[in-house]
Amino acid sequence: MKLLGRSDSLNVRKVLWAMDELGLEASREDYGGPFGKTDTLEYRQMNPTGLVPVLVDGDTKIWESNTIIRYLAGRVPEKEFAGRDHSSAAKVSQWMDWQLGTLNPLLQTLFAQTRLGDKRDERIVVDTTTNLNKLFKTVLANALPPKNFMFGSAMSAADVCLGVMLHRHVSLLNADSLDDRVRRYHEELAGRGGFKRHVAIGKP
Ligand SMILES: N[C@@H](CCC(=O)N[C@@H](CS)C(=O)NCC(=O)O)C(=O)O
Repeated sequence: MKLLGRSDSLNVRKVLWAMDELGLEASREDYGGPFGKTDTLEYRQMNPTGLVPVLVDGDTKIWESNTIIRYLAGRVPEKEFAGRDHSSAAKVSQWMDWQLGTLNPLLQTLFAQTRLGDKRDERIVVDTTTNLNKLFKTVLANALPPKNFMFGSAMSAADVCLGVMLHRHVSLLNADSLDDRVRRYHEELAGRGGFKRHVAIGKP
């Protein structure tokens, strides 16, 4: 398998961490950002959005990081990384969708504002931070079990997706605003080898 995407993209880091947890390997090629190569006809045929990452597995080419993770989980069914049956798969998926549809846009906004330095809009920063803190406190903290991961002692794709969001949140702000349960969860995830190798690379 081949993963196309620069290693500092959070969506690429998320897939690399998932592969690490699944014990899968793929070669990675730099695409996107300063490396470009996403505007070519060949790339657009694989991924019409022109974004990274793309997973190439023989004739199968997949884009959207969470879909790539579900696909990879399907290669190692015994790990039940994306759920054991269709009901538990939906439970894992709902957190993955929440990550992509709700948390990610807010953290993307915060990230973009941070990069503006002095030109950042404080009102946007404050509103976004308030929203994020509220979501972590009222949604995630209430759903998390007191120990281990979202669905028990084995990690799932949901944990990887939530983990990269917590990494970005803690890197851009800090862990002080987090509920104890969320802070404990972030620490547990940050202790994983795959997180250290692929996510915590000195970038939010
Ligand atoms: N929803 C997509 C978003 C992909 C995305 O926004 N990728 C960013 C990097 S994190 C990108 O391709 N940016 C342009 C570039 O790197 O050239 C996914 O999860 O895969």
